Amino acid sequence: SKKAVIFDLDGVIVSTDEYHYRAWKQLCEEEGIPFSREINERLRGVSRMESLDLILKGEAQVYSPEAKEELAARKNRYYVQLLQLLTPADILPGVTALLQELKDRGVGCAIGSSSKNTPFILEKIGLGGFFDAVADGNQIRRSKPDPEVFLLAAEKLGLRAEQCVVVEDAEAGIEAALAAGMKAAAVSAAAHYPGAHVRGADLREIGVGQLLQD
Ligand code: B16
Ligand code: MG
Repeated sequence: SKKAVIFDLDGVIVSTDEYHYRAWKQLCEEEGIPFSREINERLRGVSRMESLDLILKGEAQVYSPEAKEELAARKNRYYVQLLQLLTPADILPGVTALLQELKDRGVGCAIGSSSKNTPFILEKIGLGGFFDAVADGNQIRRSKPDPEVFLLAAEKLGLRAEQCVVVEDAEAGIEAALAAGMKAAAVSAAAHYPGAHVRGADLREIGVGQLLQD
């Protein structure tokens, strides 16, 4: 059976998607750029700069690299302001019970997130102690669907890819897990993605046995 579970952060451990939405929305309103919940859905698991590129796609105006840096930095300021409101109450259903069970069984746990705000988010929700390794957006070059972040998490755990299972809420994340050669469990927005090995609306619906089975 699998030796470790690698968890995506935003959308799997904690529900920060609404804060990403509000921060992008504010930026886009200031800039007169169209933005919607539908566009926001496409940003799951995608890095900050690639998210901005997706938002600007279809805009007639061409933005210089410097202008794009400024837009991304502004969005992040709004987002970090909203993250101040995060508390352990924002931990998603089933997460804490699953982490406790994995710890009791001696199964390794890691984070594999595209977010550069990962350390701050873990501090705010107080779950840092459950994770043996953290791989995040500060440590990688290529974001999901590239497998880099999950391969880094496995390396930090001292395990091979096939010994790990990934839990994801984004299609890009499921693709990244499969590209890494890992088992993939899909929750939330990714729950209907056909490529995943295990599926559930949230972590309450995914049993440990099912998750760890080879
Ligand atoms: P930041 P995950 C991802 O986190 C989010 O799903 C995605 O919406 C966001 O753009 C990305 O992190 C980058 O976040 O701006 O904080 O660096 O789902 O991979 O944990
Ligand atoms: Mg996610």
